[in-house]
Amino acid sequence: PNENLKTSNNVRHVGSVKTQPSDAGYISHLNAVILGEALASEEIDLIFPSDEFSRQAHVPSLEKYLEMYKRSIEDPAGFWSDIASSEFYWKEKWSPQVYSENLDVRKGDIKIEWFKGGSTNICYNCLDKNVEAGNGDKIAIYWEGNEPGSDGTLTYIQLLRKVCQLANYLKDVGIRKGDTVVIYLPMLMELPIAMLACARIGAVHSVVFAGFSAESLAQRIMDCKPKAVITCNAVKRGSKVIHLKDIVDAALSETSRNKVCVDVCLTYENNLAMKRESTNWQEGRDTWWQDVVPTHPTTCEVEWVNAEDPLFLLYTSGSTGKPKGVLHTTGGYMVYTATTFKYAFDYKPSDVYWCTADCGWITGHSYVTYGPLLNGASVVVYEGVWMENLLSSSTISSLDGVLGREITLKVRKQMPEDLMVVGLFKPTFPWVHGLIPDVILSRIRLINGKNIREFIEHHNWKMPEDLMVAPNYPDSGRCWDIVDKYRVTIFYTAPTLVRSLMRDGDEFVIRYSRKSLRVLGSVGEPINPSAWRWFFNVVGDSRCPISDTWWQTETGGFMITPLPGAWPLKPGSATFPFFGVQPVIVDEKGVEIEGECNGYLCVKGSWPGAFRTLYGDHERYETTYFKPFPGYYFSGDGCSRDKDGFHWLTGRVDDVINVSGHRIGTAEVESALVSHPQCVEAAVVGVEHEVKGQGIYAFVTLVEGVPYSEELRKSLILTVRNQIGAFAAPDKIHWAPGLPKTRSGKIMRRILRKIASRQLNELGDTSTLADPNVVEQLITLADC
Ligand code: 6R9
Repeated sequence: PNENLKTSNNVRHVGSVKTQPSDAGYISHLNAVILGEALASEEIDLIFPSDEFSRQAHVPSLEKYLEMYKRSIEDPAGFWSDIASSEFYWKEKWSPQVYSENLDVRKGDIKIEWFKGGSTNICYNCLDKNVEAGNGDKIAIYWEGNEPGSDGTLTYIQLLRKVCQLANYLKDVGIRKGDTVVIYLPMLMELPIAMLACARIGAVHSVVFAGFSAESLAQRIMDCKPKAVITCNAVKRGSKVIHLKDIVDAALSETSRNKVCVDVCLTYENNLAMKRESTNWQEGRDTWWQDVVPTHPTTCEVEWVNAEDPLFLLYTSGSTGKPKGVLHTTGGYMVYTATTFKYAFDYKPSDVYWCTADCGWITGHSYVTYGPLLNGASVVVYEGVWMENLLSSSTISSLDGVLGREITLKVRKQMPEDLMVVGLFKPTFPWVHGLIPDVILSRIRLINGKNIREFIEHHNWKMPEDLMVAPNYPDSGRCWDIVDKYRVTIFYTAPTLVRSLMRDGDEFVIRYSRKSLRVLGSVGEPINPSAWRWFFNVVGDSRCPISDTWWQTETGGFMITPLPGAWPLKPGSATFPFFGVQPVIVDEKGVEIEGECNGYLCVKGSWPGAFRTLYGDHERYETTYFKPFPGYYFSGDGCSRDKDGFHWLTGRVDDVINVSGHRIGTAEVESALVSHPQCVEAAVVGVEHEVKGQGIYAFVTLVEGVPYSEELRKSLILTVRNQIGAFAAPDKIHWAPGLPKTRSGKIMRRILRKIASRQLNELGDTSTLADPNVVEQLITLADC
């Protein structure tokens, strides 16, 4: 089955590394990998790119990587200025120097500048430059709607024209260089269009994910005080219509109470969801996009901006309640996103690229919009996962039972058998009122043992959809349907989606060809080796390398990532640093540790894509990122490096558990749990423990249909004991039909820690949860 990629059975020799302390730690380290005499013979999990793949790759070998990496570290100015001058258009070159930096709080204010004095425009480089190069008729965006069959395309020239029209409109209503524009849109083509239009005129965009509440939107608007908000009237999520404009209205009345007034609210009529007549309107402030934008000219002069002028603000959550406005500037971000995209995905002009992220997150900024378009790529923009998670209320007539008992669910429709709920649920769950989230449905069996999914399909009822993340509308094969439809070659997604689809079963995958795929990508959290293997073997037919890209909103682009043709992969490892990035692992005292080690992940020196400040709060920027370990940028993540120099992210360091003096990454325990055949997802937190200091508390989601039992509990614990050691055995297993996640799919451990320590009155802000019901469900299940 594995023609192109050789697995461990026929590996090439790789040197096992002896530590060689040196200033340029990585270089000597990687040299040792190449030159290494010893073999990593016990390594069973090395996956090599095929010679065929490597031969055609931008970076075909570890040697070539090393040569380029070496130069990027020894001569960053030369390395990056070569790329910046040869692959981008600059109205004026930077001067006098390529970059200047101070990352050491002891030496003064933190400052990072790249290509300062140069003037350019990222929209020009994304669009005009590609059109001028003769690629005007190439598809820039394939748009795929939530509803199969609703789709559209824009070529580079068409996209340019639309961007110019909007840019002209924005100028008309008084938006100038340096003004901020908030964009609150779902994944319509208008979202990247709006970002690019702002960039074209030098305005600073701040995209707010369209799943955020009015309150969160208001908080962000109050912080960045935009001149305009761009939104749409409504969006369909399954059969439900969400009135986005109402949310914006509520946010804007909240901000004007606080004396922050927004004069312009440009509203796109998303008539697939709702007609304009039913939209609330404030004359003078609100304007329909369709009424004004298309009447504007299709060409628009570019506003040339300084490389260090701000491009966008993106709010991200920190440890306090107040979101942080991460600020990225133009030149460095442009060079960095384009270059990382090209190398980490081994991008070629013939590729069709699909990233499942929403533009409301950094991944959607850097790797749906800017990185790919700067490379002239054809990008699939997918409207997203709008869940149909409710069973039509008319179908359920009665529900008998109490907590802790089996519950019988009677359905009004004619049916041959009754349904039986297997599990322990609190009768106040929303499904008592006729709403059954899928996670609960997965525990419901027909009395005769048939799965309710089959039953519902058989009776042609509306299929309830998963609560989270994975595109499963109309079914769990949707991703692969889209891959086949557009012949996607590069598919970039998140572990949570992988795990969710893995749970739904291989049959949804193998029914599609997926032959076009050549590179897969993962981002957002550590990917468990078992999910990695499923992604690799089932989705990629053991043929496509996986780029597990570690990076952050703050870093702008990939930091630690495979270059798929250059070196072997280890499932679950983000591998090696990108060009120009010097990752450093430090201990509690901030002392750099070399060789095989485990500690806090920092970065030495700056890179072009680094964020320059937190908007309006440079002090918080310094305190959060540069003071914990003076001299370095502190990522907030834990990381270990193995004997071959591979990096393994262990999760946020606040997730590190110290059990009887053993430092255990939550991700390690989670990986062990998830390797259990009946466990699909796990989240581990530390709880206070009288004897051990901290105990391990594990939330586990089981394979669909598997009941939780004492026997299973024991076998989960045994799995961890066997894989990591007795010290890592969880003290408590908490069955979790669903886990609390943010809308971008990250597990909210803060809440899990409160549940684990039974501090139920201190759950804090749960407004950013994708599904707040999950929390109540977990509390109910705490003692079973
Ligand atoms: C791009 C993005 C950043 C945090 C980061 C880390 C986690 C992201 C990861 C990963 C392990 C990867 N993270 N990618 N952990 N392996 N490949 O997600 O940005 O939303 O700011 O989150 O996500 O913990 O610190 P952001």
